[in-house]
Amino acid sequence: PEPQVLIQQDAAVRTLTLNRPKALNSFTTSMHAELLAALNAAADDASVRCVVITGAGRGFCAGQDLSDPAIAPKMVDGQMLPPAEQPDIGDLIEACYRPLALRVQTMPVPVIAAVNGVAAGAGANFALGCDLTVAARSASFIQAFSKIALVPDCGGTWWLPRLVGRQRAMGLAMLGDKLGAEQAAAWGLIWQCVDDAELGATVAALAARLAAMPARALVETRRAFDAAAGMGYDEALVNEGRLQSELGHAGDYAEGVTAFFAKRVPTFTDR
Ligand code: T3D
Repeated sequence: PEPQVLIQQDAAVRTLTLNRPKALNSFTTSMHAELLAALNAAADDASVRCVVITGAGRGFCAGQDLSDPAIAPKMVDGQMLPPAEQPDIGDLIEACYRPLALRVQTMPVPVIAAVNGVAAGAGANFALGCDLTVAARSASFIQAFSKIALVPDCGGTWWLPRLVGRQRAMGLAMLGDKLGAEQAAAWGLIWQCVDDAELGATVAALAARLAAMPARALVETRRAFDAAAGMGYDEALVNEGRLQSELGHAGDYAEGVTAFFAKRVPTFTDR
């Protein structure tokens, strides 16, 4: 069968393309498995210094594949079976979405979402959990969960209020309306909105730039931001000192300072 995640590498940039275009790249358990394996492989490969995630066809990802029998409400003769006999969607979250969201968050290199089209439900929140999200102008973000009587998942409850504030998070999640890429950028939900024809070149240039940067410092920045969300001010200051102490002993710091005084471009290698 056709792979559900396409893997391509250009210099130090690995691109993973969700590949179920007929169903707008919605998540099946097999796509989850392929994506997690592809992320693990990228994490373990020292030649990879940036990961890009995008979608094949006109969509980025429409969230959970709602036709999956594992989560479909169980009916007999048009009647819903009692709650105790319904599938436990929590099992799917625990088995698939939590490992995926955590894997992105612990990647040893920066991760860019190149949102080429609609990103709905878990597909939207998966994109928002990447380090930088760049979207084509025709793309959109939909917190589709309320329409099927669920709550935002794949990290949505964590990301949305942090990215856009509580009121906008509530509006997006309660109403489930489509938010265009331009508005998403204006609200700070994503890093950048670009013309459709520019998405590939913009993301390639951004990824190449990040790939040439000190991966370990970028990843520690991600971790420090997220850790600071649960800290008091002084605790965050102490954490910054701890990280500078660690990074100050690493080769990339020496290379960065040496290159600065030698007025040359640094070559960073730490990961
Ligand atoms: O149990 C659980 O759900 C737990 C997990 C939760 C995590 C979640 O992600 S919940 C949210 C799930 N996602 C959605 O509710 C979004 C459903 N999709 C849509 O609302 C619309 O498709 C879009 C707004 C994303 C795009 O609309 P449009 O008009 O551009 O496209 P379309 O015609 O609706 O979709 C194109 C095809 O993709 C269509 O198939 P067809 O008719 O051509 O054979 C459609 O059924 C299919 N498709 C789109 N989204 C899904 C899907 N098939 C399965 N699952 C989907 N999520």
